Amino acid sequence: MLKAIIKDIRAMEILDSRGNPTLRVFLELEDGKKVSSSVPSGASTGEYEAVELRDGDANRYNGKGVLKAISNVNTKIAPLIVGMNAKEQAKIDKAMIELDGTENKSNLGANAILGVSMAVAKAGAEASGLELYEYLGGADSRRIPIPCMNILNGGEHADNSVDFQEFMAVPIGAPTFSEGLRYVSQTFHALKKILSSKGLATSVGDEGGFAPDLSSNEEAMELIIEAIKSAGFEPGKDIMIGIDSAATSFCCTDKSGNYDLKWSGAGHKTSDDLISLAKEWVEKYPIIFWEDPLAEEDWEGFAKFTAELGDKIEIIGDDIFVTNTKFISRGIKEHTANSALIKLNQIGTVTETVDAVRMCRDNGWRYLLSHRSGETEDSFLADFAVAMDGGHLKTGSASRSERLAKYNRLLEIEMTLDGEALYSWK
Ligand code: 2PG
Ligand code: MG
Repeated sequence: MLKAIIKDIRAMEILDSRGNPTLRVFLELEDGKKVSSSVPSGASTGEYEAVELRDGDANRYNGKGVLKAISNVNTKIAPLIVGMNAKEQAKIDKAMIELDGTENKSNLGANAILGVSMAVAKAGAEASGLELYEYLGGADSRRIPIPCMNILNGGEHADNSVDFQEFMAVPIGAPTFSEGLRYVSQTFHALKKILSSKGLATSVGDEGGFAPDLSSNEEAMELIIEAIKSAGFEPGKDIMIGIDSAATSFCCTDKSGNYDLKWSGAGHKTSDDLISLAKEWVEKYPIIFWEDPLAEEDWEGFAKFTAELGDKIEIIGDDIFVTNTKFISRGIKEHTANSALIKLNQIGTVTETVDAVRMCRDNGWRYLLSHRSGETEDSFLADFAVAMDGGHLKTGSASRSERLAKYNRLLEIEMTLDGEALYSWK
C-alpha cells in the first residue's frame, strides 16, 4: 500500500457556532494533497471528558481563546507527526497520547489532539482515493443513520423554562434517509406553526431546535406529538421521540440523587421521582430512547432506571461514560444503561472513539453518534457515523448550517451509494 507521508501540519483559531474560538487544523501530504478539520465543543460537559484547552486570558474571548492549543499543534505535535504515514491512524493517535502524557489530555489539550487526529483520518482517506466513510468503515459501509432531529431545546442549550435539554424526532418508519430527513424536517416546520399559533416563541436554541417557554416539560411532548400529526405522520409508527435530559445539568444538591428542576421551577426531585416520571411517559408516549435520564454521579439511579425500562427503550449514557472505555466497561458490568453516546471530542482521538464503539458492539450495546452543541461547518461526523454503522445519529435540527452540514453530507453519501444505501434502526 502506498504511503501517505505527512509534510506539514498547522492550526488556526476559528469560531464555532456559538461564536467561541476553536481550532481548524490543516494537514498537507508530501504529494501535495491538503485536508483540514475543525473541532467541536460542548456546553453540558461531563466532568471526566478529555480536557479542552482554553487560554484563560480574560482579555480575549472571555478566556476562551485557543492559542495555547494551536501552539501545541504547531510546535509540539507537528514535529512529532510530520514524516509519519497518515494511513497509520492508531500509531499517530498513540504517539500524541504519549506525547501528552496525561490521562485526560490536559497537557496538549484534547481539542489540539482531536483536530490533528481528524485531519489524519481525512488525509488517509484522500490518499487512498476513498470517501472518508469508506476509508474508516470499509467497503461495505452503506447504512445511513436515522436522523434523530432535535426539534425542541431546553436546559443549558436554551434560555427557556424547559428542564430537559433535547427532544428529538426519530423517523424510524421512513424508507430511506432522505425520506426520514423530510419527515422530521416537516415536523420541525409543523412545530413552528403550532408554536406561533399559540403565541409561543419560535426562536431557536444552540442546536437549532425551538426554545419556547412552556408550562411544563410534558407540554414539550404534547406539542411534538401534535406537530408529528399535523405534518401528516403517525407518532409511534413513522416517527418516535428521543429525549436527552442531560440530567447532570440539574443535579445534584448533595450527590445522593437529588435533582432540582430549576428551569421549569418544578423543584426538588429524587432519582426515584425521575424514574417514575419516565415510566409514566414511556407508557404514554412513543419514546424510543432516553439519554442521560440521570446524572453522571448517579450510577445507582442509572442502573435502577435501566432495570425498570431497559427492555422497552434504549437508555444512553453520555456524561456518565464520556466515550471512555474505562467508564463504558464499568457500565456494561453494572448494567448501568444499554447504550453509550459517542462524541469524538469527549475522548480526543479517532482511534479511542472507535474503541468505544467497538466495546459497545462487542457487548450487545447500542451507541448513538453525536455532535456537540458548539459545532462548525466540518461534516466529519456524518462520514464517521456511516462508518461506525450505529444506525442512528443526533446532529441537531433543520436549522443552523453547522447542523445542516452533517445532514447534507449524509444526503450526498446516500446519493453516492446509488440505491444501495441501507436505512434501518436494527
Ligand atoms: C449532549 C450534547 C450534544 P453538549 O448533551 O448530548 O447534544 O450537548 O455538546 O453541550 O454536551
Ligand atoms: Mg447528552
